[in-house]
Amino acid sequence: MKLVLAVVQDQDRNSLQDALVEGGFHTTKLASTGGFLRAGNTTFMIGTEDDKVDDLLQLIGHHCHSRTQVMAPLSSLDGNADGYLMHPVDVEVGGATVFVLDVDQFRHF
Ligand code: 2BA
Repeated sequence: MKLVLAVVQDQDRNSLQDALVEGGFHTTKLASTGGFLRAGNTTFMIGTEDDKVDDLLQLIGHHCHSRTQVMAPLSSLDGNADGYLMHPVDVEVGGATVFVLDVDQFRHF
């Protein structure tokens, strides 16, 4: 068995969730925050059999799209601009960041 963790953009959350349910995958959805942009994203936790992982990855890839987000300038409270981002910067995000982990045990009580 594998545990798949998929970090996706919030815009893709609903269509992916619908597709996962329709595909018979059991999922848990977590509200998460990207460390770099500090913007909300969504992490899906999906436990599945080894032979279904390829289908799952295909489904995630199909529903998650890459987009450009603007990283806003950061302001310095003390007026010292050294090291601060002074202009908006385009950052390419996604489609999805996916981790596939081996599961040692799965118990469902
Ligand atoms: P964020 O950390 O907010 O990152 C958003 C996007 O910013 C990233 O898109 C990447 O293009 C860029 N970025 C991230 N860290 C950077 C850095 N140190 N320097 C320059 N650019 C950087 P993605 O790579 O598609 O990642 C989307 C989201 O997936 C991330 O949001 C984070 O929540 C998660 N993620 C990505 N890689 C991860 C990893 N190795 N471990 C855990 N979470 C990860």
